[in-house]
Amino acid sequence: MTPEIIVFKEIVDQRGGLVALEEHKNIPFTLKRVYYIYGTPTDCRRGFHAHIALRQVAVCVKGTCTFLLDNGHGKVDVCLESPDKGLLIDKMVWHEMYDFSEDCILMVLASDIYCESDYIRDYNHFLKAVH
Ligand code: T46
Repeated sequence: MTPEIIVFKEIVDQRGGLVALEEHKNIPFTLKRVYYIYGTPTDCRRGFHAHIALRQVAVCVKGTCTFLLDNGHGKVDVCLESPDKGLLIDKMVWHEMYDFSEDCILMVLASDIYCESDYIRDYNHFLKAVH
């Protein structure tokens, strides 16, 4: 599968950088929730699920981490290492996150509020659903 990376406009001057994220502009959905993941041990792997309807954009605002994306037909690994790049995690894409740097802060923008029933946490169930 081909990952969709969104490159955000950086506004940089002598005071540093600034990136603005806006729904239906550089974020391709209505924004309902933002969460962030930090302090993940470097040998830890998270995720292991797909979402039925949720769409998300992940941004490594500090440090680095890697995503495995799997749409049931192909897989790709994407390293996030810059706060001016967002990775689209579309619905029905199995994803895992790994190789977190010690200082990693992974921010995720989501199209809906938290809902456990939107998660598919069983890989075989996911494969059946996409095929
Ligand atoms: C995703 C990847 C990228 C909440 O209560 N509210 C929330 O908004 C979220 C995201 C999580 N939680 C609770 C649910 C669990 O008890 O926080 C706990 C950890 O969540 P989870 O094990 O799902 O974390 P990850 O890192 O495996 O997955 C998270 C998101 O949950 C998920 O939607 O796509 O990051």
